Amino acid sequence: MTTKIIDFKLLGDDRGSLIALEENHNVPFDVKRVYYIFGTKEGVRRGYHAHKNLKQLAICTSGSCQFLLDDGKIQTHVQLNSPTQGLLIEGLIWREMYDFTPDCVLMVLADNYYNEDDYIRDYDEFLKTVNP
Ligand code: T46
Repeated sequence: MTTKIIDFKLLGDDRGSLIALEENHNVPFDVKRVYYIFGTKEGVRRGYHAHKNLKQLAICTSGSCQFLLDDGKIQTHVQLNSPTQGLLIEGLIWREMYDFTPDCVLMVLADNYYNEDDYIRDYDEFLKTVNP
């Protein structure tokens, strides 16, 4: 499965904490887009898609949420609950996000611009694509 947790170096002092994200250093791709999801209502589940060709790094800068990651054979659940960790998702991975805390801010860095044609939003089509 092409997913991985990346630990960021915490640059803190007695004033508080700071994390720097740098493309092609601790972010392992060229960054073309950043978006963030916040104010997610209780019980909401998002995602329900895979990308044909997109690298993304997801970071909970505040609060927490869960990811279901599915490569068509194995499903794993990952909790993001620290701004010091990023979840790298590359390739054909079905993802769903759930259990958002009210204070959750999920920031995502992506290696390409938004393109609806890159989404597979039908699970059966996803399974046929990964297991031809
Ligand atoms: C992903 C997970 C983690 C845009 O216009 N531009 C954008 O860059 C994005 C990400 C979305 N949109 C539009 C498309 C929809 O009309 O915003 C609306 C909500 O997007 P969506 O329903 O795809 O959101 P999620 O939370 O289901 O999925 C998002 C990303 O789309 C997706 O790439 O991997 O977060």
